[in-house]
Amino acid sequence: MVRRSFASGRWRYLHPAYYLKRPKRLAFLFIVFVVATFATWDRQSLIREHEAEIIKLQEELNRLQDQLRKSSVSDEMSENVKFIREVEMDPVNDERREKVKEAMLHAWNSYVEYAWGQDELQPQSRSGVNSFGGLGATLVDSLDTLYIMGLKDEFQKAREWIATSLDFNKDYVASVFETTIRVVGGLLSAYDLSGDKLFLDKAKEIADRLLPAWDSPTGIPYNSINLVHGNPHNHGWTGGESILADSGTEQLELIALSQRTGDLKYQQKAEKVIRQLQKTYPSDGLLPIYINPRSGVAAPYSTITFGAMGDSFYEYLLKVWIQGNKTEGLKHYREMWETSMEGLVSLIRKSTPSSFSYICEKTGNSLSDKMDELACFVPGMLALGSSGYAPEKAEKMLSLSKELAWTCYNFYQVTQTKLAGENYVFREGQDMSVGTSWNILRPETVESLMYLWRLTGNQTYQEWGWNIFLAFEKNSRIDSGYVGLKDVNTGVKDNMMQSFFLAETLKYLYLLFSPPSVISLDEWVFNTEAHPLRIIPRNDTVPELGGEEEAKPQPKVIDRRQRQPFGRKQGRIADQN
Ligand code: DMJ
Repeated sequence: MVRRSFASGRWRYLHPAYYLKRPKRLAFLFIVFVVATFATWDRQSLIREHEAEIIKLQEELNRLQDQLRKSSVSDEMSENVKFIREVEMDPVNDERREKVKEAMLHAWNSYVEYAWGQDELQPQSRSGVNSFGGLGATLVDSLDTLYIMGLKDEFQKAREWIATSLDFNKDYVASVFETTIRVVGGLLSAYDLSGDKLFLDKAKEIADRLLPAWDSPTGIPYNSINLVHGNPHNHGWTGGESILADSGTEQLELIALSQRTGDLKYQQKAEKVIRQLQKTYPSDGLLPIYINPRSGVAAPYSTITFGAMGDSFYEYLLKVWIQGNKTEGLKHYREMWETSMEGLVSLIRKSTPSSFSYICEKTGNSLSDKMDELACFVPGMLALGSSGYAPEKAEKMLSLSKELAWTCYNFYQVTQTKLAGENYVFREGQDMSVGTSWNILRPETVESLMYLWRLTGNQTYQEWGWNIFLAFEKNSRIDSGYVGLKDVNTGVKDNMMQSFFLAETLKYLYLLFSPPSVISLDEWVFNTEAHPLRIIPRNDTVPELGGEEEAKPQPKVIDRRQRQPFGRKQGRIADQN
């Protein structure tokens, strides 16, 4: 067997002697070693550099995320960016919205200067008047408008007055309806927008003073009450009857109050009224304006109208259903509303020669060809409620809404000042003529235009609203605020800046020129004084009428949106101006 020596075998390359005899190979080996060492070192330092870079990027990312969180942008960013883009793309609306905001500032500053803390400003005499018992009606009515328009300092100043000076202990006979829609509604809306509990506490305080008004044999409220002594009663001029609108327009506010405080007593009172009326609801859904609070029966001799004293009863049937997320437990509201809309259709007539649709009033079996400007909330209500119908019916109702909006716009266009009178009569061959000639800065037509623009996207409604705004600017603006007109044809001015001008007229105009995401109709419902209340899933068990026992307060389940009063899409509008 031949044994191979180590020097001649393949292991010879590992023997130092092999290289000592061959210096070139030694040098080559050395070079290979150096290059390999450098390559390895270089790769490791590259990895180290990358790692350092990744850490740096990570830190930068954390910092940016933090910044986003701190400026509350995280959740709302896409919303706001979308809003700002829309605004940037529409300079006309942008400019119009600013003009309306400036009008609000003029009205507000005049109130601050001449009537601070009082109910309303009398601009001509530059003084205040306590037309609602000294509850700061204009101030409270303006809170949400200021907030929505981003007038933060003004909002804060108003908030301070409420904290230090709003006193409900007034020996004053208040209107339950007016106090609820303006004061309770205004405070609740300010709470929903700002999350400031002061407003909720104050809303509860005044509601507690109003609550005995519902202690009638049927639960239908008496319409007046002394804020200190209670003693609810009805006005002498109604013959002791309760007024339909005054009795059926507190549901949104009292339900909202119950849902936010967890105390169901408020909504129980308000909802019992509707259950009571439901018992004898007529097949056409049209109720006369006077109802007996002891028997619950409507006075057949009294008028049926979608104008003064009837109007917002119908509005609230629809809106309570919307407020509570249109759930099964609330379907009687929607059903009653739909029944009433059939009744409404039966009151529609067309003028000659121009075929303006209008809503008649009805007493007994006879129709009268008269329509209040107050009834111009109807087009907005129909547009809002139309989507709850099957498609064909929805189309019909929307089209009626458009026809009525055209009529209401013409209430403005047919006068010398281009401002509408209080009501109109329709005579054969003469279309519309002004009946009562004053204009007190009412909002109903611009309210409907806002709904129609939002729900149809048709910019014509914005144009109409702008024309109405210009007419207010031309005829109603004076150095010390805004006044109504005694006569819409002569333009003679009155001496009152109604609080609803700031609560409603200017707010609806502002929203008419804002993107629909600002106080979205999917998330908010407006009370009849234009105070937006957040739509929340209801949590309650209201006893059926008939059982006199009150429902026990349910443990309050706090919805996510309730817990985050500043949450997404809520009142952030202020920051966007
Ligand atoms: C407001 O107080 C409310 O809109 C109410 O429903 C009707 N009257 C005024 C505005 O016109």
